Amino acid sequence: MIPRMRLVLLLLVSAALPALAQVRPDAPLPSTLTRDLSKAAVALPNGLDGFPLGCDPVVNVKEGTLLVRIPAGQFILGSDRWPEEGGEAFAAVLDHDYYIAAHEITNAQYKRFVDATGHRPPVEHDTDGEPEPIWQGNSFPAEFANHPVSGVTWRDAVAYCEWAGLRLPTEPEWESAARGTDGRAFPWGDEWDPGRCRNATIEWTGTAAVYDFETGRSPWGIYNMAGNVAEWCQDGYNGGQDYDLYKAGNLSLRPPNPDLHVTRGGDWYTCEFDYMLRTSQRGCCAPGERHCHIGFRPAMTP
Ligand SMILES: [Ca+2]
Repeated sequence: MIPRMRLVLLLLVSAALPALAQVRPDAPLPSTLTRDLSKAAVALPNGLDGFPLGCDPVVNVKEGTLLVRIPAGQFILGSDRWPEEGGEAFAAVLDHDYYIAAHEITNAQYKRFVDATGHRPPVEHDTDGEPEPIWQGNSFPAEFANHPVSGVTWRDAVAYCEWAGLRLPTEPEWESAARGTDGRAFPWGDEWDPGRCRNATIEWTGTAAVYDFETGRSPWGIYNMAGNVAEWCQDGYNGGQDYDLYKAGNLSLRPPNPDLHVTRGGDWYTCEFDYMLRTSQRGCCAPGERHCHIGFRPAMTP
């Protein structure tokens, strides 16, 4: 079967699936979560507009991250349109619900972590020529409070998540959250639109606030899964071996790799072409590296 026909069939199957598990709004929550959205670290610009019914928005009490619930089920991994890395599109099934942050972790959130734990602030970048970090000492200019933190290593991101009682998403969880069930090429649909995310296809403009780009949200209502900062995933990166396992139905966490960990989503600084911002794009970086274009968003298992 030619790739395009196969993808059409996958999309038809996906379209027939329920869009969301129905989560009762009064279902019990662990004490670490609340449905009181006034506790969110970053106020939602438009309330719950754009979040699908049943996604059960909750706030992580410890540090205010807004999380939405993604249901177990089938989605599409990979791409026929840009087959490098992930290879051709295929249907995969996640066997568990999970929560994932609606936004990237902000500088203000990260400062509370630094202040509470004494963890190293993100004051250095590891590549010559990158812009100077906006952090100086333990702080940053106030106008960047709701921009994503960057200059954090994979280990920094893991430390934040452990402090917060959360974890980094796995790579399949990230891709499912970015593209919903219909296998779309970008979080908003199949057509590239440079105005729907912060990217470098036009010019370098630095990071944007984590709730900017309302029209670039994923089907689950999640912000900036394309662009702004690329995001660390929990998994080690092992090239095509990872996708071979995913294709075989094994979506479990890939083991740590001392040399490379997965990053996803593309960013404001390095992504000069549309294919670098697609939902199936795979990036990777050494777990100890710090860059101006890599941050993270947490997840958790209910
Ligand atoms: Ca991002």
